[in-house]
Amino acid sequence: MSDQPTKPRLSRSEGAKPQAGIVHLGPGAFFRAFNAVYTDEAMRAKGGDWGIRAVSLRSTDIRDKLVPQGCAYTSVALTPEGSELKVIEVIENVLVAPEDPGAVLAAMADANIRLVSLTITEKGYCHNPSTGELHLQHPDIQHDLSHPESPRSAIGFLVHALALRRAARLPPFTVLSCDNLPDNGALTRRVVLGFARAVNTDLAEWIETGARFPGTMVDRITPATTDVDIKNLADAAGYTDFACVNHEPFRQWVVQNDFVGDCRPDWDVSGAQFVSDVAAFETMKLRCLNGTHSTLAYLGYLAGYETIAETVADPVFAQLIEKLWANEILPTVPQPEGEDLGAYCAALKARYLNPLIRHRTWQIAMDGSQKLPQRLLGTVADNLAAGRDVTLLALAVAGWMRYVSGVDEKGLAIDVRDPLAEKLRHASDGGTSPEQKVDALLAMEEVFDPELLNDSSFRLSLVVAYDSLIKNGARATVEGAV
Ligand code: CS2
Repeated sequence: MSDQPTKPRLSRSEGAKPQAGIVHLGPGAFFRAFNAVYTDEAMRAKGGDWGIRAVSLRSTDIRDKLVPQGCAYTSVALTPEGSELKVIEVIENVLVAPEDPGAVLAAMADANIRLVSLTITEKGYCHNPSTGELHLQHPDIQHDLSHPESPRSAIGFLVHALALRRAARLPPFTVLSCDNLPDNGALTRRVVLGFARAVNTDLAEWIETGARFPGTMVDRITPATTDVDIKNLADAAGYTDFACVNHEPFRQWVVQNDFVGDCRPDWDVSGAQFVSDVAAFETMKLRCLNGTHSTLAYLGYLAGYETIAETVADPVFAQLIEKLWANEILPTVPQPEGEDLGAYCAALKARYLNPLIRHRTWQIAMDGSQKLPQRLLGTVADNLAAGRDVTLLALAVAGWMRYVSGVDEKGLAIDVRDPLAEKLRHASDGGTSPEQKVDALLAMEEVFDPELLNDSSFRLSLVVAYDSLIKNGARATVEGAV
């Protein structure tokens, strides 16, 4: 960083740090804009020992930014009318798992920890995206089964820490998934139990009986922090904060009220909704928001747009998402209690248009193989089953297929980040015609349910869209489609 801000570094205010009641795996930007903010507000309003010990499963980056600031950082809500800054002090410490996995297990097995929350992204669950089952042959899972004292995956840490708690006669903790996966609580439970059964069936039964895995719907648009964000904050606030996070003002958290011993922070003081079933909220959010986000990410990137706001400012892309919602997404979404689905989508469009949120199409395009099933393919399957049209959804999926070829419309390389990137590229390169490319990608069982693979009308829509993306480019194809 050549242009480092010269203002003094942010430091923690005087007073004791909160005692940790939560271990959080995955302290990325979303966690800092969301979980930590809700928890900070709940503790300021109601007290309690819900400080957060954050654990980075891979890099030292966030620890190196947060710890020298006493784990304080700024959450910045951006609106065209001005920004709102809040210093968050709920993080007690940050551990880096590969440096000392034993310390992470010990933290999770501590009697005062009652909750382990997760923002580890879709691929962190080591599951098969098209089926939602644990991928037992995943290299990290194989490693963690044979190295209980030094896991690598979140799933390995959860199960081995639960085993330590069982041995110490402590109750299990609640595991709170905050990732954008369908039925994220049940999915987490399934992969944890799948791993536990491979370790010891008694342990698996103990977890099944005593642990809780509430489902959640989480929502706040939060781009990765950039050097420009750090500099802007330094100019506005007079201090340097390397761990700051920019996000939209909107937030929504719907949580299934099912915690071990009914023990949880008072997140409702900052607006979290506790409900008995989150499924309808989750489907609404994954299909309406994340489905169109991914659509805009692939097609917008191919059309040369850097951010979501720039993409939606182009009227043909705005029309694309409006038509998608009206004709192909909303007919598949159940009615969540208290939501007006039409107003929800109108508000989404306004959120996307916020020009201060520089959410890169490239960032959202990451890990498509893990995102497509819950964002777009379930919607496709429901429409096909009901005999409805899927033309625009097929265009979105074809956009992904075109993107993972790794070459853009100007012939330049695309930096495709995906755990299956090589396999995707190989499949794409194996064919020459749009038909062959579509067929090779459709045959990837990790992504596509075999029923979709065998649906001839979906396949045809994909081929037509892919062909047009090659011949006419993304923007003209979207224009033609709307
Ligand atoms: C985005 C999400 O990066 C992505 O894939 O679609 O992170 C999105 O911004 C959040 O789910 C919004 O709540």
